[in-house]
Amino acid sequence: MNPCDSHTSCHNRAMLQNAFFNAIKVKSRLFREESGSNVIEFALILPVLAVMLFGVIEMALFMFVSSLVEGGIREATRFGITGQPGTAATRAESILQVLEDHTAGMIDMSKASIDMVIYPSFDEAGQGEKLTDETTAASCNDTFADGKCFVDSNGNGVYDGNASGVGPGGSNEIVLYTFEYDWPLTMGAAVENVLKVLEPSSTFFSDGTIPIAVSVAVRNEPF
Ligand SMILES: [Ca+2]
Repeated sequence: MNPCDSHTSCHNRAMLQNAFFNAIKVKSRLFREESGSNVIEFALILPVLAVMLFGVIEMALFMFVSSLVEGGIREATRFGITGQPGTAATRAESILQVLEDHTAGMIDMSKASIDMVIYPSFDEAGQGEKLTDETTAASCNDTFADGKCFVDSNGNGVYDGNASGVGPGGSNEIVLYTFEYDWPLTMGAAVENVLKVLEPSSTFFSDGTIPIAVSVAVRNEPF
């Protein structure tokens, strides 16, 4: 039997169909408009999210490198106190080699600074004016007096402090190792600016780098 035999039932069915298709049209239009505004909102927030995400990755990387450096310095000084010559030309170079081997290539050693300064006691380690690596008057770029090349902070022309020399030290001597490196931010300026917004007064970040500084004082073994 044809369902449209009765005029009324066919009319009702047509109305229902129209209402159904209209509802779908309205719904799809609404959906399109909603998804359009979602896209705009996402586009607006994406740069912020991206910088935050990279900031988190950057800080994680920095912490990873910091812990590598701390571990590397520990291994290097452990090697240093034994007095072993190592495979490099000098003991100091062998100690640096140990540090480089333990930092997984994350540190550009040519830009890192590592000082080894010999002191008579742990109390005096790190006290006084900064001794530099040069050992002769001719090679000294700072002030040279009493057989030492140093940074004359108070400008009196003499060395103030008790450091007895530079280098990995001899038997039983106390050596202060100071490592400094400016870790370059991968995202550079963008991350730096975001971090500065979070901590405006901080001088922690400068020129797209974060400083890593580690100091360790050890007493050499009787070798
Ligand atoms: Ca001085």
